[in-house]
Amino acid sequence: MKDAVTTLIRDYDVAGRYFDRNAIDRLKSYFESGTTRVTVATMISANAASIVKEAGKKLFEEVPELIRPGGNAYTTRRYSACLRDMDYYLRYATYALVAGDNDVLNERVLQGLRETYNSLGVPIGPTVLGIQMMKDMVKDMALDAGIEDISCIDGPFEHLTREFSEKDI
Ligand SMILES: CCC1=C(C)/C(=C/C2=NC(=C\c3[nH]c(/C=C4\NC(=O)[C@H](C)[C@H]4CC)c(C)c3CCC(=O)O)/C(CCC(=O)O)=C2C)NC1=O
Repeated sequence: MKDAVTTLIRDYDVAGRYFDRNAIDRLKSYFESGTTRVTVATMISANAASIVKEAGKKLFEEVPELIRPGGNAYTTRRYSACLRDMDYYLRYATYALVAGDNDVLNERVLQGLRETYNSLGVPIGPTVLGIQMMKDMVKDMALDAGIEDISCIDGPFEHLTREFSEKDI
């Protein structure tokens, strides 16, 4: 598992080079956004249960067939599994946010997920929608909390949705 700094060191070590202008800019941006990323992570952690619950509610309002007979989130067991998955995405997005690197998502979340979702018939479109809803809620929450530059929030969530969409899981 890597973070922004270890990724950078690995890249430069492989090339046997000292940090150049580009590396310094990346390091600066990582450290300058550090306080914001930690503040957002703290905010998510304190509100995770309600974010997942709200986003789930919204998702099932928007795609009600998921929880109707024949839907993948129909029955209490599958409904809970769906919300649990949403909670995984939120928690790991928080880790990636703090790390400033999406490697943790690749390693711990996305690996093998395609096969699992395929074999269980879990639909990708609504999963992506659920992740986007959580992203929007986190961004609104951060703005309400007076955080000015919320640009760091998109990255981890969009990495998840991009990987989901592109890889045709
Ligand atoms: C931390 C990394 C990690 C992830 C990501 C993960 C996902 C994951 N989701 C699963 C199931 C599931 N995932 C869903 C999710 C949904 N169904 C829908 O209709 C919605 C679109 C969506 C919620 C947004 C459902 C309903 C199941 C149960 C499917 C079944 O057993 O039939 C399963 C199969 C095993 C199980 O039920 O626990 C895994 C492994 N597990 C992990 O350890």
